Order: sequence, then structure tokens, then C-alpha cells
Amino acid sequence: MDSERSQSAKRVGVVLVGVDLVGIPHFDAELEELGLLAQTAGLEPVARLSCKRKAPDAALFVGSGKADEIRLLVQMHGAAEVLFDQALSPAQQRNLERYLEVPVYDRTLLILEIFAQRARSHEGKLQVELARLQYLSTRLVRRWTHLERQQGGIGQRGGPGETQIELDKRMIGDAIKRTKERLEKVKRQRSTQRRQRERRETFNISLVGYTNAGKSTLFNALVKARAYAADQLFATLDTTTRQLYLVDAGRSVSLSDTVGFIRDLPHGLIDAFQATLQEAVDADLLLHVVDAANPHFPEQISQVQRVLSEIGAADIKQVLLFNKLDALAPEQRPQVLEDSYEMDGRPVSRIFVSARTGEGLDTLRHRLAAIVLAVHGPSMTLGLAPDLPQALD
Ligand SMILES: Nc1nc2c(ncn2[C@@H]2O[C@H](COP(=O)(O)OP(=O)(O)OP(=O)(O)O)[C@@H](O)[C@H]2O)c(=O)[nH]1
Ligand SMILES: [Mg+2]
Repeated sequence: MDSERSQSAKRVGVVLVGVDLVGIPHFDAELEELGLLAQTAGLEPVARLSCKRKAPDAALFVGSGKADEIRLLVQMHGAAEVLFDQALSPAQQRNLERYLEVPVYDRTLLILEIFAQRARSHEGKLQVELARLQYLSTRLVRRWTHLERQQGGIGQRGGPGETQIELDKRMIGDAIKRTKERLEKVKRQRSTQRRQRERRETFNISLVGYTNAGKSTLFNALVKARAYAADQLFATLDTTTRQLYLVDAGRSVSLSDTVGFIRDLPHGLIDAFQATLQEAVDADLLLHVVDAANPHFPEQISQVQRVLSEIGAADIKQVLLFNKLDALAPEQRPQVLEDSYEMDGRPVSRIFVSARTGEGLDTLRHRLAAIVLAVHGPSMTLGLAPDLPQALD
């Protein structure tokens, strides 16, 4: 696979920059997530710099003193690119590139690039294509080159991208329209499939959660599938659905594994992935998987909640799965493995599990069976459940 090849090839060194602006709710001083994103994209962080500012500099985003420091780091480490954790305006990006003499990218573009590398299905590729085009239409510069050259492998310059630079807005507009039409077609096919599923009167459960929380690992553990799980961000881009038999309920439910969320998920991507995310919206129950071993989990939970509201899935019943129980230090281990957790001012059932060791999965299966039975009763004939009770305890 391309991604595997690019990972074994020599990685492009990048300098990571984070700017703690007054008033931003989350600042990752260690630039840990940006580093993971960079690695997922096949880049190698060689230096990190974070600084504080009241407001971004209009021209360079950072002050000129910091810009000098970044330039020095680039030279010292022979870095080929600079990545900013915050969104840059097209002008700031251009000015920084002139000043630093290397390409400068921001988080949005990095996420787009990862999606572009990872998309496998026809629909996934179309979705990424749409998000790229939308991003491109807002900045008609040579951003495209960077995305295009990914096809030739990371670190290669030039390539087919050069001709794309000349694309004018109208052409991009046309391309957006065409891609949307193609996506619509795929979407219609999906909704036919969905209707077929509905006819089978299934109870649909979707795994949702922050990227890298362990959704695919859990999916594999529950349905004995082999979905791709990896210590990478956005390992999964396409939705996979399998039947999960619940002994206690005497019936199967369908379980879907889908794309993970991340803070500041580029808007174009939410739009573009509407079809994939639709899977979550159509679910009867969301299993919200949380990486309990990640110190930033509360922030990650709120980011997931935000995306869920944006896609109209905020009111679907949830069970929180605090995963990676095995990775918690003994003193962090909870006393009870099943309780409730206050989320957006409401108590939500929570179960601690380890997808890796299997701990807690029986409890989860019992709970799922109880929910299915509470909604549909023990009979085998099931209708669709328009209104799910919020609390079933
Ligand atoms: N220690 C520990 N690691 C886990 C557990 N579950 C998953 N992981 C690890 O966490 C990483 C991410 O797992 P995935 O299942 O790919 O996570 P995901 O939520 O599907 O991630 P994306 O598809 O990238 O959004 C992998 O390295 C897993 O091995 C767990 O219970 N314990
Ligand atoms: Mg996954």
C-alpha cells in the first residue's frame, strides 16, 4: 500500500509550530497531536516551537523574532517544511513561505492530506476530492502542488501539480459541481442499501469517537472482523458494518465502525464526509468510544459532541465506552466499571472496557442486549425505533 511504502521511505523533516493565542480553549504546548498528524502523513517532526501571542500577526502570524527562530530551526535541522497547529490565512501562509524559504502548511491542510492518502473506497476518494477542491477554491495558490505530489510519494517535488496551479476559480467551481454530482449518485446507492437494511428491521449501532480512541479495535473485538486499526490518526475513513449477535437479546444488531473525529475538523471535510457521517445520524444508538488513557479525554469528548451536533446526531442515545482500561495506571483504575458520566449536563451510561484485553466487553454486550430489549421488547419482530428512551437504567 502507498501509505506503507511512504512510511518506510525516508521521511521529510518538518518543524512544528504552535501559537498559544489568548482565548483559545485548548492549546497543545507539546504539539503532541500535530506531531501524530505529521507522522500519520509520513512526515518526521524534527523540532517543535511554541509561543504565546495576544493576537496573530497579520502578516506572519507570529512576530518577526519568532519567525527568525523558526528559520534557524529549519536550517539547523535541514527541515523541508513547517507545520502550524493553527489555521493560517492565505496571505500569512504566503508571507511565511517567502520568509522561511520552505513550504508552510497548517493543520487543515495536513488533515486534508491524510484523508487524501488514506481514502480507499470510491466514495471516500470523492469526498476527499470535494474537500480539497473546496479548500483550494478559497486559496488559489500553489497549495495544490503539495497535495498532488503525494501521488508520487512524499518528499518529491514538482509533478503533475504544476498544471493545476493554473486552474481558475470557474474551473474549480465546475469540478466541485461534478464531484458533488458523483457523490450524490453514490449517496443514492447508499440510501438504497440503507432502506434494505431498514426493511430487515435491524437495530443500528454506530461506533463514534475521537480519532485513535480504539473504535476499530473494539469493532474487531466485538464482531471478530479485521478492520484496519493502527496507532495513527484517521486509520479508518470508510464505514464498515457487521452483524453482532447478542445472546441475551436473542438477536443480532448491526454495528458500524466509521471515521474518527478531531478538534478543528476542517469544515469542508465535515461537509464532504456527510455521507459517511450519515451512518452515525441514522443509528439507533451511538457507542461513543473515549481513550480514557489520554489526559485530554474531556476535551476530546466535547469535540466529538460538537461534531455530532453539527451533523444532527446530538439527540441519539449514547453509551460512553471508556476504552484502554488496561493502559491506566493502577491508581487511575476506576472502582466500578459501570456508572454514569455527566456529559453536557446530562448523565450518560458509561462502561470501562479494554478492546485490547477484552475486559468489560461482556458487560457491554449485556448492556446492549438490555437496550435492544427495552426498545423493542423480547419479541423478534422489530419496527424502527423513532423515539428511544434516554435513560434505560
Ligand atoms: N492499550 C490499549 N490500546 C488500545 C486499546 N484499543 C485500541 N488501542 C490502540 O489504540 C490505537 C488506535 O486504535 P484504533 O482501533 O485504530 O482506533 P480508531 O478509534 O479506530 O482510530 P481511527 O480509525 O484512526 O479514528 C491502536 O494502536 C490500538 O492498538 C486498548 O484497549 N488498550
Ligand atoms: Mg478506526
